[in-house]
Amino acid sequence: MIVLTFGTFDLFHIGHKRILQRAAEHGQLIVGISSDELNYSKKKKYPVYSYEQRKEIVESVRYVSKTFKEESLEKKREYVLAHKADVLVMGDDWKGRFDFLSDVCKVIYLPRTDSISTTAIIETIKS
Ligand code: C2G
Repeated sequence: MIVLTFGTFDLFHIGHKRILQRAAEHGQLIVGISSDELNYSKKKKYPVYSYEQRKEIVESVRYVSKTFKEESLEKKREYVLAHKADVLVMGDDWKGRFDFLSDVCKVIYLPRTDSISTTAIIETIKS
């Protein structure tokens, strides 16, 4: 089974590790990593780590077989078809948002890890 998931994975943390680990339990894991520009359009700020650094980190995780650049949130269907994905895994902060892809793959939402996020890490370091 080919499994696709997406994310920015900035300041890689335990929540990122766990979702990749659980996604990989469903098959061979391919990760779409948000480009710096996509992240800016989503969050109105650039990631702390550049795309190239985030890619290198995610590719070093043993659950990940390969990565590609996610250029647009609207291209999910195109990416699912291009990678022949059987399963799309998303964190449950996106629950319901990708159900429209159920005609081309199974869509699974996994619970997020509590009490950690890139934003919280940045706030902790600042204070
Ligand atoms: N995550 C998690 N637990 C956390 C934080 C993040 O399980 N405490 C998961 C998210 O649900 C997501 C993945 O880790 O599945 C990557 O998180 P982000 O980098 O925050 O991803 P995001 O910016 O939401 O990008 O096309 C969708 C987007 O690209 C997702």
